[in-house]
Amino acid sequence: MSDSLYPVSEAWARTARVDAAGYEKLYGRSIADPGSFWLEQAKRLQWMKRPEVAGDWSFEEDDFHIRWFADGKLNVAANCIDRHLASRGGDIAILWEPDEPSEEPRRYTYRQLHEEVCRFANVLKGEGVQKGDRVTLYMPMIPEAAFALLACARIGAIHSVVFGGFSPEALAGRITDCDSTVVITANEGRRGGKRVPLKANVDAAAGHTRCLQKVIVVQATGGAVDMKPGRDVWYHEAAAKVSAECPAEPMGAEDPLFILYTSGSTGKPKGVLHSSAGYLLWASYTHELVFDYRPGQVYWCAADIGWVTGHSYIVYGPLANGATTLMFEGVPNWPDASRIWQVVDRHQVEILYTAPTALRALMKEGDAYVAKTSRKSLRLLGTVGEPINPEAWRWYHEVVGEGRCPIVDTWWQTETGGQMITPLPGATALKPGSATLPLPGVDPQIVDTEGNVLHGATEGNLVIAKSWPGQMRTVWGDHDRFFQTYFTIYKGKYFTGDGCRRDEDGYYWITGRVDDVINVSGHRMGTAEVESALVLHPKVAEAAVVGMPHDIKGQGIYAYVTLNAHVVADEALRKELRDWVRAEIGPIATPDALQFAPGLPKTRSGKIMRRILRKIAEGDVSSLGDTSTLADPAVVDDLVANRVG
Ligand code: 6R9
Repeated sequence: MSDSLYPVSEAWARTARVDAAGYEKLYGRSIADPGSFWLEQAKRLQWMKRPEVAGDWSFEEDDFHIRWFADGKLNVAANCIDRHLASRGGDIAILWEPDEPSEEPRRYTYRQLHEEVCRFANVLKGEGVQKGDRVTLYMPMIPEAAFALLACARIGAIHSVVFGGFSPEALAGRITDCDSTVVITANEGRRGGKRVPLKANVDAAAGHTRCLQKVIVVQATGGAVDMKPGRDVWYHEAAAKVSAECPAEPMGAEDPLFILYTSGSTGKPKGVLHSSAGYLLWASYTHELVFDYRPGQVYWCAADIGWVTGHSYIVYGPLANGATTLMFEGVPNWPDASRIWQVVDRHQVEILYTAPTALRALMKEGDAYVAKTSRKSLRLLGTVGEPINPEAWRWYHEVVGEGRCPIVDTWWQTETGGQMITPLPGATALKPGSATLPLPGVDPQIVDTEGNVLHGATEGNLVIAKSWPGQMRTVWGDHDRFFQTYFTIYKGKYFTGDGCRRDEDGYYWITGRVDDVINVSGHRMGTAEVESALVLHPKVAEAAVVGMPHDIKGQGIYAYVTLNAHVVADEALRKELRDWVRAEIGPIATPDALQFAPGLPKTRSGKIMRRILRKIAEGDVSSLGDTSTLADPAVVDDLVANRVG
């Protein structure tokens, strides 16, 4: 697997910010003297009060705390906008490509971005939003989504973005969990020529929440929506009445910047909370190093703002670095599978960051869609979200990049705030499928199930031994859950939930989740969430959900469902249950396969043996292992006989 090595090209080694020797030096310093390393890095931000201490943290139970630059003060929006005004106020900050290719792109200079964000901030203030309040965003990929994030940051409100593909129920749960009084949405979203009824979904969600008081509606399309007097406000009407100046609120380094809900192995999604200074520093530091970003380059992260990748690498990282960040409203395969490459040509994109699932879907359509475009502007390619299979890696490298562009395969998580294990284009020889080496400041370890640290070439579970500035600070409203989830399995260390192999060159190969989280098209889905949605259906007695291999999505969702007595299992019910989950959570949670199971394999103590269910879903029924501990071994035969797919 690790045989093919793609060395750093001479040109990259010569011109990149960091070459191989530079990486060694930086890494060594970051581990030997993190205090001075991070205080020096902190100079990349503009502070209202410069910090004198860097990290102050302990992962031990009796003294558990994580703080970075705690005595510093700054404003995140001022760092992303105001400080660039003097030197590059006329440069393009946000370059927006609409869903419909025949429409004109929109461009906002840093000066215009300043005005837009100030206006948005004043609208929020006008609606009563104050420092520390939670504001939920349920937005399409339009520039106003970025304005809204930065407007929250400007006045010190905590934003919580809910992906526009989530259902009203999922939205309501997230509004309630963090007690948001305000939701920002759009009348409609557009994706791949289709309309998404965002405002109508907010209306439906509002019925399930008690805290919601105001809905600010951006007019993104001509589509009509109902406006509820007293609650709903058209953004354009409110914006016309406010000033285009709004002072940036001085914030403590550790004041929360945002909450982002993500799936875990148990229970409902957790609100991952990120800090102001540490998070922004991490986003800016990684964006500059990993993409070797130079002002003037057009940079495109093709994620959605509803995921952490959109937060860190469409908005905060690039804008903190004064970049031109491309924001795309559409999808990769509409109007056809050439769209991404056409957008690259249209805007002369130099750096492209996308997900393996998108690459696999485009690869399947054949090379002609790529070949008919130029792509000469591309210098660097990146991936994120899941392990990239070497076949897709090679296609990205050879067909898309024509062998010219290094690929940065970046491993990280919502919890880490930004990239953690990744090549640097001027420093790291590449191996297809490996995220390669840790960034300076990141101290990964591989441990066995007892927590023993494994050395050299090995395989086990991935932990991070030391805090880093971009680390999440808590689970919103449940600090104990934060500690229990991440720091108790391997005491004194942050547990990532990922399995990992390290080869003889010290390269890291992420092998996927070792907990009950599955990765569907690069999106995290807790199997427990899908199970809870299924058992809400009146005909369902019990459900168990596991991941299964899927050519395009990486993993698909395989659900085993036990029905209530006297319910007839037929195709109509199968469809009804899949639609049910879709409506409860959202399209990304729709089970790919759903098997009716008269019984589930359980131990005598009643624990579902997921190992067996995973094997059956994978079609690997010859090695089910020991089933003798099951309460009723016969259920396995039935499951094998009636496997779907
Ligand atoms: C940024 C993001 C995190 C999980 C993570 C891991 C998987 C992400 C990866 C990768 C292998 C990569 N993952 N990047 N696995 N190689 N380059 O995706 O955050 O949505 O929280 O997912 O995604 O399993 O634990 P998030």
